[in-house]
Amino acid sequence: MLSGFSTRKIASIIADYKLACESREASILGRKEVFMGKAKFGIFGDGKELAQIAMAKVFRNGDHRAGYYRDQTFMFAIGELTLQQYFAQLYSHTDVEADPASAGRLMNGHFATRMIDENGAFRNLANSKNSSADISPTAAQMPRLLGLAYASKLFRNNPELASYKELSNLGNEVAFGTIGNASTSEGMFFEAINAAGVLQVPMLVSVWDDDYGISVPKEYQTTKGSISKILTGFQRNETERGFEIYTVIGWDYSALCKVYEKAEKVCREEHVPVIVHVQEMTQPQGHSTSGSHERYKSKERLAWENEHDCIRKFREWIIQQGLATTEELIEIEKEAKARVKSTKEQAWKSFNSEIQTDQLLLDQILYSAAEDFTEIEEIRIALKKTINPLRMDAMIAAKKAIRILSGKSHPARTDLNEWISRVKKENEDRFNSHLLSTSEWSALNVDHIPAEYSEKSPLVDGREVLQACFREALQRDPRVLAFGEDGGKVGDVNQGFAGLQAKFGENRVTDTGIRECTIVGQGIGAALRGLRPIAEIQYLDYLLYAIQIMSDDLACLQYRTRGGQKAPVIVRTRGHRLEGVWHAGSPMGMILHSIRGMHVLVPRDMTQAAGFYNTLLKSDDPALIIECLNGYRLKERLPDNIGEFTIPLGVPEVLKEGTDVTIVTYGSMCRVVMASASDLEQAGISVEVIDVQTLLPFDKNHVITESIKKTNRVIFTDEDVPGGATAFMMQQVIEVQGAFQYLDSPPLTLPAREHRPAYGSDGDYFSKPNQEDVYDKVYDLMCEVDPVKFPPLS
Ligand SMILES: Cc1ncc(C[n+]2csc(CCOP(=O)(O)OP(=O)(O)O)c2C)c(N)n1
Ligand SMILES: [Mg+2]
Repeated sequence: MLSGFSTRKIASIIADYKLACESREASILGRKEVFMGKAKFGIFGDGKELAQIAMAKVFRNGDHRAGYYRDQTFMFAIGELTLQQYFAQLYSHTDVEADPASAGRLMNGHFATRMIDENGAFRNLANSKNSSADISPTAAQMPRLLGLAYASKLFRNNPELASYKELSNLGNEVAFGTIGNASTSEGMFFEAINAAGVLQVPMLVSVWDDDYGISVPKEYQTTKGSISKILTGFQRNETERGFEIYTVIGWDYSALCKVYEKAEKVCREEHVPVIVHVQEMTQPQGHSTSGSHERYKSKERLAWENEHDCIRKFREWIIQQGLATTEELIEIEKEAKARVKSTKEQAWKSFNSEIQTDQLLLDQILYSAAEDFTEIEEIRIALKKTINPLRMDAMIAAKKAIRILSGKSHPARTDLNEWISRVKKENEDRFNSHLLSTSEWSALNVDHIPAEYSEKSPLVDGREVLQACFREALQRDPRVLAFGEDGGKVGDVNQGFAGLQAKFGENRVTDTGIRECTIVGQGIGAALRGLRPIAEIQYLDYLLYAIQIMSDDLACLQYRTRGGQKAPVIVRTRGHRLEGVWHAGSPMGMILHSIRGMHVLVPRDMTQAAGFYNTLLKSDDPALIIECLNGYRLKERLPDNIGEFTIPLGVPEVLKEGTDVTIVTYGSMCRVVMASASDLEQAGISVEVIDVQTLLPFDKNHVITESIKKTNRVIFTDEDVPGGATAFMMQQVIEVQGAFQYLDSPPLTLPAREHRPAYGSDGDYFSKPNQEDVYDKVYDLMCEVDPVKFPPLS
């Protein structure tokens, strides 16, 4: 063989060329579809094809990807994306078969494989090529990537996990990450890189470097303009562990193949994290359909990009090596074009035909009323004339028509109403399902197993209740692990895990660096791979560092994949009430509003917390649990069935019965309110105290409204800012539960002050609702009701 390549090798190179051409054509036609108005937005992988083909060659069964929107060629190459699926996502086809990544929920270029089946059970991940679900925030794939890699370390090092063969082949899996050069400017990137170096996990990060982040060139993004240059301090050497770092040119096919072979070997075999900096990449069509790069790239740069286009260079190389003739390549290019075009048309047809079915039915209904109502005929004609109509166009037309028919007895009215309610229901499922788990392991299905006590049940510190609960959980299930700052050796700052690292080892209970965002990411990745992480954030006030990743990645995972992936992470933290500006925060409103898709649990003591941990560990929803920071040393009785009892979610507890006013609260405020309630009892006011226990889900059975039916008055109190979680609770009770009709006085809230709580006991007393505040609020309310019986206090 003249070229020195075997026939098989040549065939594989030519197949790669064909794939590169098809992927490029998909980008080109994808962009056109957006400009034709058939898709809303487009972002494509052109200019990044070759490196992805090389990376795909070393991506094996069991491996996982966490990447970003440029990776279409990689997904094609590993066989986890077809051209038709690619276009289906561009059109936002809501069928899960058509777009398995997201069922039309994610914009194009956001990839994912279906890692759980339709019942919510894990598929055989060890036997398949896996991609975690992409998100748009730049660098936000990095925390999850760390966790995906960390799981390999656990599967390799913990022999108890060896039997989970469907999850891992003894930890030999690599987590492949991809990120754009400009996105490496984000803090999350550096945090994840540092953590991977510390943990020594098999994480192979490729940086696709095209010198730009939209219009902003590398000099504005990266010190010295080169990410590999500035990461050299992370490079391992003979005496120090660290990263292996490679640089390679994005248009050099054979160099790319060699580098990825080396990179993967080191990463997989030695569990050493690797960075591959792929330079000199291009963006032939610019960043996205939102703008054109001619606006910010110089003529010289554009000419350079044209000349260094990776497919062009690949073509030159193939010819130069004598692997194919120009004519043969032209033929391949033609075939690629034709195939992409016809597949695109098929995808469009399939997307459109479903929409048309509904629309045709609507057209018939409107037609049946058209003779009697000219406006309805106009609506019908307008809909018929709409170019590329969507589901919303039909719904808008139907809603307009029903207004015209309202109050009229026309047979079309019934048909139209039926059409509207059926289509509404179907669209509800298409666009609004799967915020939470729909599997049999949904946390909402876990039965209540009451805590059992006997004469032997000892009175212990609250922290010991938790410790006993965690010990049982670790004993019961080798997939359970806990990590966080000071979470290992000392067993967390309040000693909930005290002694458990010594008992179960570092693979189960371990310290991490101070890096809240990647602690949660570590949890997300590990949970995606079937483990049961408890990711600890030291204090609630520091959850802000992680709230973005919880919101953008964890909370919306099931939703954005339409139930294709799950990550049942338990994020554990403590807060509400202790000392000062950063150790007493209770920003519950902020949390509730940013992490829908997770459960938010606010146990009033450690026994309730333990019951919730037991519930969550039986379920597959992600959750945040906030323990009371001032409760670890309070005495509680240790239940005899500490490892078994469970507390249902969304079920408030009536802590004290009463008849005059209902007070709704949670967490540390329960004790404050209970103390006030007994003071008020002496003044002749009977208060019913309700602990909501879980803010999400909230009072599923309307226990609070039942109480209001009796008292006709309600006060919501907590330690959040005014209009925070008290407003949320009020909306739930007054609007959702409809309690307004049972009220004889306006509903009230008693939150903390707007500023963060000041330091010291006085700071706490005058910043947060205290026993006297609660007393006054209730008393004033009763004074208004009956000033004779309850004369004004002042
Ligand atoms: C947190 C966040 N900020 C801004 C954006 C908007 N945005 C999308 S892509 C992008 C540039 C990314 O450039 P780079 O990482 O180099 O990737 P490339 O698109 O060049 O492949 C920006 C700023 C975003 N998606 N997320
Ligand atoms: Mg870039």
